Amino acid sequence: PPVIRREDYRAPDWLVPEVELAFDLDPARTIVRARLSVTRNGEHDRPLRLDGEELELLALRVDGEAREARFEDGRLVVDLPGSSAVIETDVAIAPEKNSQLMGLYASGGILCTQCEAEGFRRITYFADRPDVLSRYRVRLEADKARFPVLLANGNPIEQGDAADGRHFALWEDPFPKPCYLFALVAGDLQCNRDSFTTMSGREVELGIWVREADLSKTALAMQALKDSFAWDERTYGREYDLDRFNIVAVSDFNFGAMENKGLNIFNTRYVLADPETATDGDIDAVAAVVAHEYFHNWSGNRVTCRDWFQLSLKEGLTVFRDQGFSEDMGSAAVQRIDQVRTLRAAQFPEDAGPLAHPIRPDSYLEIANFYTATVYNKGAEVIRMMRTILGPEAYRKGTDLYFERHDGQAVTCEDFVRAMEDASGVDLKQFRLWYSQAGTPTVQARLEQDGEGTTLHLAQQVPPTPGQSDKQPMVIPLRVALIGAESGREVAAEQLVLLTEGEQTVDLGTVGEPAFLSINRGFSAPVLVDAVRKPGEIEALAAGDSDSFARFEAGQELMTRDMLAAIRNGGAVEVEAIVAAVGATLRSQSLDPAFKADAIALPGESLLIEKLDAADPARVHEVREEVRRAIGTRLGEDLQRAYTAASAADPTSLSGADKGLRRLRAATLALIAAGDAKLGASLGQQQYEAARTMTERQSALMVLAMLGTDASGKALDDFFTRFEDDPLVIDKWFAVQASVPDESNLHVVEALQQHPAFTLANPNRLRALAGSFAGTPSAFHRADGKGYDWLAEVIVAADKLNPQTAARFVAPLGRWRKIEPGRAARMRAALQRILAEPGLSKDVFELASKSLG
Ligand code: BAL
Ligand code: ZN
Repeated sequence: PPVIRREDYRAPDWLVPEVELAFDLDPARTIVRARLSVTRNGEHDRPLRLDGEELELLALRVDGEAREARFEDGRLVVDLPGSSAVIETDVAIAPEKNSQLMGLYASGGILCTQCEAEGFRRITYFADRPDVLSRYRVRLEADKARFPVLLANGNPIEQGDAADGRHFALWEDPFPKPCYLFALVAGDLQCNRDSFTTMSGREVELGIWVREADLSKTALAMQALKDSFAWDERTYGREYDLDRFNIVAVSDFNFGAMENKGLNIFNTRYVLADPETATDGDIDAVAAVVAHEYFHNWSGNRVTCRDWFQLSLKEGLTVFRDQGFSEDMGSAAVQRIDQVRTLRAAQFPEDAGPLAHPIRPDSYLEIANFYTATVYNKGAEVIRMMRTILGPEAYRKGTDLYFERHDGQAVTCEDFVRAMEDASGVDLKQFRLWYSQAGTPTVQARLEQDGEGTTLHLAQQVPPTPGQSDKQPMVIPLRVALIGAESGREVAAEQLVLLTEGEQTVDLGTVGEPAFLSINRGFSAPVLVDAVRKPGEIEALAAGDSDSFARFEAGQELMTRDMLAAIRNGGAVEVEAIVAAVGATLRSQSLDPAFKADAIALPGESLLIEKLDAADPARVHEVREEVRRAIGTRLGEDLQRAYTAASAADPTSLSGADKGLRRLRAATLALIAAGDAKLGASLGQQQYEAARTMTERQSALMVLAMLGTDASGKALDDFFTRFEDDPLVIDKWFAVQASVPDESNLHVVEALQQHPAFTLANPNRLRALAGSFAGTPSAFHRADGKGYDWLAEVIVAADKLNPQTAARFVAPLGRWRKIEPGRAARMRAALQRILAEPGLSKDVFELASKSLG
């Protein structure tokens, strides 16, 4: 497949200001009639070229005259003599055969679309690129009994009955948009209706459309939607623009959700939630995704991307905006820890491996492969750093300028940075390296104190990544403070240090006592910090850093240090410091429960593997389990006391305090079980049986499944029977069992694959099984390599149905560089077998070939 390069960008030859579409909807055979007004863009004599994929062309007319179709490289080529023309095409497509879930497809009897990035070409011939913006008028016609609801982007204009029991609806979207934001839905849906009055006094009709049985699970999403409208007005001054805002939930979806103009289409997973069937984490994710998609209306839709290399322009910014929303709606400190956890688990390994790419990539084979943690989450960190450097007021001026200057345009990351510079007067020349250089920088830090004062020595290294061997120093904003070793107070107040050189020293003045270094507070930069620590320093920071993120971080550093030492030297773990830190956290009267839950959680096995050169995953598991056992046995009483106190959470409340208690309850139960299997099983069983919320039920089930007793089999059976009719909960049933960290768990996973409720065709179900298994190192990395073989087979089988989702499972096999040679060879062999498969999609081909390196 050809490589697409950012440097090859050329403005479109032809623009398409107006589009009229008429759909004769039928799951087996849908007819799409398109009428495009096209205009020549600039002085040239090139023909119009339209993308199309799996379309049956029935007719082509140019200015009303039938034309013979001509194709070049799969595109429809139309020679046009003048500067404008009207192109009409009639095509047929088969939605029910569309297993890729790109374009128009059927999900549980609903017809729906997914066009980002390049799905629109599977609906009709079009200039399928984000810098071609058009006004759309869309007529939908379908059988009235099967598809009583007909939705598209924008505002409804007309509706009525048609012949043969059919009916129609006409929709018009006044805002020019790229075709990736096109959407339609037809189905038997019920609506949760509400409204929002915008800051200028316009009333917007809100609708969340779902299957009738799911209507009762839409209240939380509706509240989140109204909160999002209000938050974006308050925080960014952004008002909604259409009269309608609709959300539709479908079960089969490649993404989490999609921000189509005025008609967001969601994976049910991010709409449907109530405390009985969704965990607190699921409920928070619903709110975050509702907010994310809504915020795209400005950051993505009103101002869109010039080309797909600019994806982070809208995704990094929109993730940063949804993070701000979640911070304001809940506890900012706990949110920040979660954000960093996600970044470390998903993005750091990407940045350190064969698939590393800058947030603005330079080339791709398949753009679907670049909806990555780097583009999204590191992209958000880059926006956050700009806000930190500029300050909140200048940042807001920058976004105001950006939205005003580029409203209605398709622009680049460079345009965003320039707006920030112009609004603030701050030169961001060197900062732009964050857009072009891949790899997670390491910052080395050493504090030097003598009679003269206190000096912070900093150095940075940006590691080589594929295609980028030499790196320049980046701008790294570090929030730094000093904590007195004796007083425990902040003896040097927090300041922002901008590390811009390879090596740099910072004078922190004189402090009256020996001091400890609190650095990268709030995770002000997405870097690895390697600080020279004094004896007792990290323990002291874990016990009392005044920045809660830095405090959490110190605890993680301490746990990581002692576990890595044991993994490397092969001996027993030195657990004293860890046990003392966890004990102090559990007993603290001042820390809130959610923070405690985060602080007592050990860094995961994947994170430890990333820090090693040739990791033996079995050894990593053994050491981590040894520490969990030590905590469980040595702190049994503290854990039980905390567990009992946390059991007082009000099950009907979704307040931050009650969610925090449930989080702590889950964390303590898992550690109790690690120390005393019998007690863990009995508490787990009691908790399962008495559970009033999914949060309680799922955490109990996970503990029971890990213990693998008779009680666990009973609970799993009960769980299945109880929730048989709820696909999202059955996903949990698969995920819990596929997450058991045991070398022998492959057998369970293989059996689950044969279960009647399993299907490769549903992305959520596939993620629940394959994603959970591949994300559990001690099960996935079996010494005999059978875990890799299983995953490779799943990828090959899933690729035949849905390349985009299949490709998502390649990355775990690409981590072989971090694994000991025996397993690494088996991981490579699995990748090679994938590549040997005939007819592989370019999605999987690109990631598997890059992963072999
Ligand atoms: N634009 C794809 C889905 C999302 O990021 O919102
Ligand atoms: Zn997005």
